[in-house]
Amino acid sequence: MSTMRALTLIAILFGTILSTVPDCNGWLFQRVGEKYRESEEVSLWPLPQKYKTNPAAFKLSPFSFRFVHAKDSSAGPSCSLLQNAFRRYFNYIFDLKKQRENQDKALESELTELQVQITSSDPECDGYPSLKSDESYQLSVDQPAAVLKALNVWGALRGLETFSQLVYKDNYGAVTINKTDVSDFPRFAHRGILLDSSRHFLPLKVILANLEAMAMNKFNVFHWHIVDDNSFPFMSQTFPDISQRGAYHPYTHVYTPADVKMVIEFARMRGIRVVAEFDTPGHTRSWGAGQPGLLTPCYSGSSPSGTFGPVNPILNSTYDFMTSFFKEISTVFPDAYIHLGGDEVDFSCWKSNPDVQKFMAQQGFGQDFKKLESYYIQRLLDIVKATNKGYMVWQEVFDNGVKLKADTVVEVWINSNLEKELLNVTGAGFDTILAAPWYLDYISYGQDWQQYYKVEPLSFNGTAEQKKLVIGGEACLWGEYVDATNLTPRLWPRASAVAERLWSDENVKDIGDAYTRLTKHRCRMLRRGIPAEPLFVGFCPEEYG
Ligand code: CP6
Repeated sequence: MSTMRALTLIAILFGTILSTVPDCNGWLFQRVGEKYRESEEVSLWPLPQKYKTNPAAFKLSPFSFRFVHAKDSSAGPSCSLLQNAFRRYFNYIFDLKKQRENQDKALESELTELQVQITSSDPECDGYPSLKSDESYQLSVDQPAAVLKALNVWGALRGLETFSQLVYKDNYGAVTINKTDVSDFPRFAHRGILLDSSRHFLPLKVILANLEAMAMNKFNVFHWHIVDDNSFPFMSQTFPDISQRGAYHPYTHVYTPADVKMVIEFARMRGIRVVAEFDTPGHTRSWGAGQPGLLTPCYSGSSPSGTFGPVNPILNSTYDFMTSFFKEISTVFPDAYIHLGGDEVDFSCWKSNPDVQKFMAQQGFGQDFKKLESYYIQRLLDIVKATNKGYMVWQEVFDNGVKLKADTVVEVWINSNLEKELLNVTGAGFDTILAAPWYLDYISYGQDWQQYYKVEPLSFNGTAEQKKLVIGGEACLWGEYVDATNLTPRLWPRASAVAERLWSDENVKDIGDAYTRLTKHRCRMLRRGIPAEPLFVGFCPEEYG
């Protein structure tokens, strides 16, 4: 064991001992960033903005405990989103398969209700979450009833997760919660996970399990990198040939319209947006077989080599195709944003093609293929704008000087000159999200969650106005080496580190405290059926069976 690691462990041990001192009212205080005490079993992740707990404890019984709509709530039993969440969290809290009858329950003080109060006149039960959704909530756990207050269902979902994380089993196995006050809201509005279903097909089951894990970590955007060079699993109803010929298998390795609807609804129920990415003009090899003429024929000398490059930007037929394609996409995905990619365009094929060369000369682009790329993207953006969607793009699109709509979100993924890029993008007035420090497909020996945890998204040298434009970040799990067999343990709990960075206060950065809580949070994910990998040596209590 290295000295560093030994010191970390010692720090963790001392941290646990030092953080158990109550104040004189019996309340155990936690100011932001400060150590606080929690029962052995409880761990809040990501840590709420404000949190105050007390040794007074209440028991919960599956026979009496109920989630109810508060009398003055604007939502009621017809709000299926909340009813569904109540059922989910009831099962998590009471872990019914392992539940033993609590003999002492009549003797102890019991908590029998969590009253959920939606305060806005529109609870948004049937709506979709958006970048503007308010996710704040207040939770008070006390007798005679616990109360959860939120403006609408999106905050209520986050509060229900926190409530479920406060529940633990006491030494006798009784389901218990302490008197607690929480006042919470996210630091950043966009907290995403990118999954790549092109390099390997990801079965629906895997996607849904990860949406469930995302909700446990208060993530709110599923960035679905659904197609790429290697396969096109999205079944388009306008262009069925593309998945027919471009998926790994036309029946088994595709997302049907019903599958896509299911992902979107499952995500909505958990307050998660689904932002689909259809990356062009690069990363499109799989589009070619089912849509002849779309890709640029590459030349070897004076004749076509038989291989194809990026989308062909010089043909009107390309733009006709994109118009129909994105018209469909804009109705399939309800989110206000579509991700249009625009990264890593390889110019060699365009360079080799004499027709492209001729077009370049006509347009006066010289040999500057970035101008051709910008020409394509500009026309694509105008097409997508006409569908009334906003768009997200990878940073190259901004770097190449493409004219962007004011509400465009620029995703920064290149780690070199990161701070300069953030300065430039926000300096130009665009919203930006950070992906560069959080490429979770990179793995190494050791606790690499710590390096994700230590990232400070606002450490660049911008003005306060510029910093406001950093609306969040994404943990990216690119799929070259990932499929259904290893996706979930590779993603969790490493993505949890990103979750806390994006949700909690900037002063929450004590790595020893994070280690203690994250270890327990990982055990909770295991209990809930998510095979999250271990942080380090040790065991989860439930391994005793
Ligand atoms: N696929 C696509 C990828 C990557 C990108 N786009 C990628 C590039 C470099 C690294 C990791 C991922 N695999 N479509 C870049 C956004 Cl290090």
